[in-house]
Formats: sequence, C-alpha cells, structure tokens
Amino acid sequence: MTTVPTTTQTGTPVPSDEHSLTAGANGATALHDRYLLEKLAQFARERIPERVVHAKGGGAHGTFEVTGDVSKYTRAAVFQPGAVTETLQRFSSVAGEQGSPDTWRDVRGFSVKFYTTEGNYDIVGNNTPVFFIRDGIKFPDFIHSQKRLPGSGLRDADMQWDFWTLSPESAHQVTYLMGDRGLPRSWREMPGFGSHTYQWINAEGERFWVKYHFTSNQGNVEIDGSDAELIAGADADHYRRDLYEAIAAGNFPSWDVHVQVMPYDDAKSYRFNPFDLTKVWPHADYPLIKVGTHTLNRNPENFFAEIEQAAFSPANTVPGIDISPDKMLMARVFSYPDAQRYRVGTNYNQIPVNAPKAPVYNYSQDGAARHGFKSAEAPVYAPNSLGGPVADVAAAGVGGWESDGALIRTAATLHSEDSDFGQAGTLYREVFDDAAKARFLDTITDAISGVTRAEVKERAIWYWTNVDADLGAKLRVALTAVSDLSNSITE
Ligand code: HDE
Repeated sequence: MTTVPTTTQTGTPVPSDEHSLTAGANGATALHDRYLLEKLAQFARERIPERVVHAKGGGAHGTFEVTGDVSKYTRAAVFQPGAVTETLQRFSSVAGEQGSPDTWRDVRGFSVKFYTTEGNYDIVGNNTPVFFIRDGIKFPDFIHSQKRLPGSGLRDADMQWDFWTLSPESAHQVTYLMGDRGLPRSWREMPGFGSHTYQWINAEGERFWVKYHFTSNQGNVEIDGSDAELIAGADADHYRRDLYEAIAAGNFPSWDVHVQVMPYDDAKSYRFNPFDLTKVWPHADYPLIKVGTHTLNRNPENFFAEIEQAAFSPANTVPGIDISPDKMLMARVFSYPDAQRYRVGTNYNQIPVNAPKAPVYNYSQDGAARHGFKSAEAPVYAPNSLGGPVADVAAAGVGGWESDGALIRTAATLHSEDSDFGQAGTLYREVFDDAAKARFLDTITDAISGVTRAEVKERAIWYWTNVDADLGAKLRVALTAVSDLSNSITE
C-alpha cells in the first residue's frame, strides 16, 4: 500500500503525528509546534451545536418516483407524472440529546428533502399526523417541559404532565405518544406525515389544501415498553444501525406517498379548523390519493457532512406548493432557517448536502465560509439594467389565502368541532383494540406515577377523563394501586 505524507490543513508535509516538539526528551512543549497547535485547535472545533430538538437521528439518500397523476392539483415539477427526484431523508427522536437511546418513547422526526428541478422542497414531518400544540409561541415552553430541569439536569414527570394538562390541545398527540405508535421497532417500520395542512396550486392557479402521508412498505411494527428499555440499554443506536445495515445489505426501505386533498373553499365550512395541527382529516371525508414511492437506497459516506449538517426547513417550498394559515407552520418557516444559520452557519445552503440541484440566482453575497460566488461582471443589486436575475411572481407560483380583520391574539374556535379532546377519544376508543387500550393504560399509569405534585396528578386524571370517562376511572384506580404499593414498600 502506498502512503502519502500527512500534511497541515494548508497542504504542507508535517514531521510527526505522534511526537510533539519538546526541548529535549523531558522538556517543555514548543509553542511553535504549529502542527500540534493546528491539530488540537481543529479538534476542539469538531462539534457544531446539536439541534435543540431532534438531536439524535440518522438518515440516507434516496429517490422519489411519481407513479400517480396529481397534476390537476399541483404544478410542482416534483409531483408530475413520471418525475424521478433525488432525495435525502433524516429520521430522529425529539427530546433526547445526541447520544440518547433511539428506543426511548418519543415522537420520531421524518424529514425529506427533494432536490427538485425547481429548487429544494422539504417535508419536515413526524411519524404522527398531529402535534402537541397549535400555536408556535408555545413551542419553547413545551420543549423546556420535556427536556431537563435546569438545576438537576434531570428529566421530570411533573413538568411534562403539568405542561400537557395545562395545554389540553396536546391530548391527541399524547394519546399517539403513549400508545403503541410511541415505540416503533425501527425507522423503516413506521409511517411519516407532513402533519400540517399545506397548499397546492395547479397550472391554472387553482388552489387546494393537502396533507401528506408516507405509508411504510415494511409495515408498521412496534415494540413493547420492556423490550424498548432493554434495547435502549443494549444498543442506544438501534434505529440508526438498523437503517444503515438494511441499506448496506441492499434491502432498501420504501414508503408510498399519498395526499389528502381538500378543495380550497371547503376550509371555511369544514367541521373543524382544517389548519389546526392537533387534528387529522378523517379519510372518509378526504381519501388518500397515491402520488408515488420514496425509496432510501444510499447510505451517507460521511455522517457529519451529510446528516449532521443536513438543514431541513418547511420554508423550502417550490412553485405549485405554498404554506397554509396554520400558526405552527407560519412559526416554523421562520425558525428552521434561523436554526440552520446558527447551527451550521450563514452559508449552510452551499454545503453539498443542502445545495440545490437547481441553479441559484440572487443578490446575496459574502458571509462566513462562502465558497460559491458569481462572476465579477454579475450585478450585485436589484433592480439593475445589466441583465441580472429578475423576480417573477408567475414563475414562483405563490398561492396565499384571503384574510382580513384586526391583529389579535386568540384561541377562538370558529368551527363546530374545534374541541381539544374529541379526536383523542376517537383514537383511543375506535383505533386501539382492547390489548392496545390495556398497554396504553399501563404506559400512562407508569408515566403519571412519576409525578410528585398531587395537583398535577389530579389534573392528569381530569385530562384523561375528558379523553374517555372510562379510561379516566381506570387510571384513578391504577394510580391508587401504584401509590398504595409504593407506600407499603416504604413503610
Ligand atoms: Fe421542529 N424544529 N419545530 N417540528 N422539527 C427543528 O430545526 C420548531 C415541529 C421537526 O431532521 C429545529 O434544524 C418550532 C412540528 C423535525 O434535521 C428547530 C416548532 C414538526 C425536525 C425546530 C416546531 C416538527 C425538527 C431544530 C413550532 C412536525 C428535525 C434544529 C412552531 C410536523 C429536522 C433544526 C432534521 C427540527 C423548531 C414544531 C418536526 C429549532 C419553532 C409541528 C422532523 O428549528
């Protein structure tokens, strides 16, 4: 094997990778050992801030192929019949840090970046179709309550349940989380959802509201709580390893991509607010329409470069797709690019994994670590009379929506079924079978028995009673049994 000499970052051969420069065998280390200095300084800067949420994850490259015809709903090139688009997908847990076990009960992130001919399109969703809150202003508080106490650095059932029960709109998502969906066997064996309502615009400018569903061709397989705990101890990287090994073995996981489509005008008079992220649209009202298949077929060559630095954002839309008046989504289109500028750096979109395959024409320039630049003749301002790029609303295909009224802060309910607990109750009663209901009761009993404040425990019983009266009654009995048991053990 021929070897090449080690060099400094600037390409100069270095004398040693093993011995520092010292004054004699036992003497002081020389400050002018610039390779030692460079090596240590570079090492100290190897980490970038971990994502404040969704820190632990893994991912792969893939291909999205359109097999259906949804061209009457959107003009987006990525969704036209026969289109094939390269993708990047990242899966993640929400609350745990970088090294946290994959099988802790949590919601899982499901982010897909489509490198389309019209620019990057990102769907940054989860493995559940709803979320804990419906207004982005609550997100930092929600996350604080799920992460760690500032003093002890420990996670804490009191603050988790205090927040959830004071935010009853969380009931639907907490029902998913504490149900079997909270513990998938692998990332390959779980579904994905765009979760929000998005907007599609067709070639005639007609608008529709859509929700994305990714159904796993590996099926939905879950594990129970005790297996999850064992795996968490034995192999913290269980999901990451499973995905990597499956792809390395040529066993490529895939998801069929579907949409629910709501005609634009239905939104005003629908039974509940269709932009409320705590609700699903019943399939009976808006059936799934198949768009195509997404397949993961290539592992990253370098985890840091391609997965850690991957920057997803719901703000990355393409012509024929727009956002909706979902307050969560409107907050997210600010938060993600902001997070990437801080976490990865101003020019994060020039890093190969984030760079679009479509050409970039605009007037932004400079900034830390910029390496792409335009020719010296290109104008640096707009408008200009030098033939520089010109913004074109027709090319952008922006959808938008009508709204009026004074600026207000409100939780006003405008639709007849805008309740917090209704769909959580339906999920518990109609989707969970008896065995799933029993596992659910065990899981919430276990989680709430960690609460120390009586007031919070009582509010948790109130919360689940609102979801389902029978469930609430069973929970009270189960919690009393747990506390009698622990009293008798401590006596
Ligand atoms: Fe996120 N979220 N989020 N989130 N989220 C981030 O972005 C945020 C929300 C989701 O694989 C952060 O790059 C706000 C809903 C995924 O790299 C941050 C709000 C859904 C990922 C952020 C939400 C998600 C993130 C952390 C409330 C599902 C991982 C660093 C308005 C529909 C993406 C980063 C990846 C990551 C903010 C709510 C999913 C801080 C403010 C709802 C899958 O920007």
